[in-house]
Amino acid sequence: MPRQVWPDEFASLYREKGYWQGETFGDFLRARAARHPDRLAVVDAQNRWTYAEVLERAEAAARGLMGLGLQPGDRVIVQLPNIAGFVSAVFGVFLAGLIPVYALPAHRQTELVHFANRSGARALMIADRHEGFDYRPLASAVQQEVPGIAHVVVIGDPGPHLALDALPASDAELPQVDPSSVAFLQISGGSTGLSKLIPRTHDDYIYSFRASAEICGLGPDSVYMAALPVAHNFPMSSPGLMGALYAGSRVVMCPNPSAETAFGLIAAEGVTITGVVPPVALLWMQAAPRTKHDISSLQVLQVGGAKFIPEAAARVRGALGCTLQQVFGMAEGLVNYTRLDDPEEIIIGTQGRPISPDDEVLVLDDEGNPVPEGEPGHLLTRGPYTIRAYHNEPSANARSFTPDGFYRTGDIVRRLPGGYLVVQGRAGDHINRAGEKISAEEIEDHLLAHTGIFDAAVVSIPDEFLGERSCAFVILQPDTALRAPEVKAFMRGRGVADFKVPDQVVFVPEFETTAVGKISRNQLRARLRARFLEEG
Ligand code: J2J
Repeated sequence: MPRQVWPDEFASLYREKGYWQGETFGDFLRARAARHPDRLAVVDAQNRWTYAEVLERAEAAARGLMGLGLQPGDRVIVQLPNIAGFVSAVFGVFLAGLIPVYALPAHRQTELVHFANRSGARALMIADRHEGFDYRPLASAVQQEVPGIAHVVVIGDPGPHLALDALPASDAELPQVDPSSVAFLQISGGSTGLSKLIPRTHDDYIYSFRASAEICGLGPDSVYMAALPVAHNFPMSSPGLMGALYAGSRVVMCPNPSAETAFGLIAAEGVTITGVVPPVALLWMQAAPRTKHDISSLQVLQVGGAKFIPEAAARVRGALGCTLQQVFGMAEGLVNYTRLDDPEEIIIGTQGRPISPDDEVLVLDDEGNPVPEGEPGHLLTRGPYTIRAYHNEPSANARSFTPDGFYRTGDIVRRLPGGYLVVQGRAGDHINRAGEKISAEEIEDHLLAHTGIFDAAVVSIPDEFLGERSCAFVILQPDTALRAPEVKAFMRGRGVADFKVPDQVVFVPEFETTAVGKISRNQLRARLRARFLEEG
């Protein structure tokens, strides 16, 4: 596993300024468990664990994983839902010096196999079932396709696999872990092709959530609810469950973000802060006037992952009785927050400003020249918690990073006085469907695997509820009869996350591109989108 390397002068600067403190995930959990062992750390429907219990369970998990013969630096795909066991299992992985690769519960065989191949993972960790889905047969299928996955470890009933809490423990010492080494691999939203893997170090990631916890005012009395799938960077680290544990707060695991489930937990646990994507915020605002639950403990609702329109943002306080915090972040690094005491117009009208004084932000025109303040342009960034490269992706790295190490985010933003950013749109071609990023190219490649499909172009269409929905324009082969439900069923059969199945399929005889000569795939998608919107 290569180390994530910032050039020396940057690494020294980030250490000098105290951003990187030479602490690992294992170090901070041990420190919290020593300082306040009996304080509640994580709660779900079945479990209420103190900091001491989480550490004890994590150490047991680490010994079990080492007992399987896994070696420091080995990768472990972690596909777990929002359960307390996520925390103890992942810290177990860290304590054993192993590297989690975070997959979403929605991911299926195609995605898991890709993560396994890209990361060279040696194990897969799952829950037995969640929300009606059995993960064990899926894991078997992945293991069959990728023999390098030597072990499937299950939280709950293991079926044909191994139970995490029954692994024979190694009696070896837990390894020393280097804080500047890669701690885990996060999944990128990915604008082109398949998801890339994002290497984050202990030093850089701990800085991002330590500083986030401070910005969000977390302390021992705070109760953070993880409402989005915790494998996402937002509920993981902005400030997320990691920031909450760092600050000694309590983490409540919410199994799904429906208003009924979430409001019930807010009332029962006295939740003070949580984070959601815009469609969930809309649902909650709609449900709040009729709920039987007392949600008055909620002080801060964070909204991010996709653009929250000002009209909706302006309604949050009235509907939910709490402060809105807009969060504009990315798993590659840079995270922006509106501050809790910002004036109302900033909170409603912007997506916040960066965490760090040393987050460098450029807003450039198409030629790479800075645009005047307030004008839209491409957002590029580098800083103490933004990666300099994806894992094993030489050609994507050449496109996504400038030679001097800036990450091209693909977002079009305006920068206002004070460094506040307003997200205007996006240069790349992914679909931001309720915060889930879908690569048009990836879906097109799946559709082209159908023998009846001659060509396909997938575009985002504005959607009142989802923000954007996906629409596949399909040209059939001659003499082929296919209907939309069949195309969708075909996509489901490809073993991909359900959110990637096109919301809409439109059959067209041709793309009408001959009249304008050869155009790029991006231009084609733009034309199809424009024509669709014109024709209503
Ligand atoms: C508009 N677009 C946004 C926002 C993200 C915190 C919060 C979110 C993410 C996340 C994250 C947006 N308004 N408020 O990692 O730590 C779009 C942008 C961005 C992309 C990144 C975090 N917040 N976006 O969403 O890696 O296009 O991270 O580049 O999933 O989401 O997606 P992702």
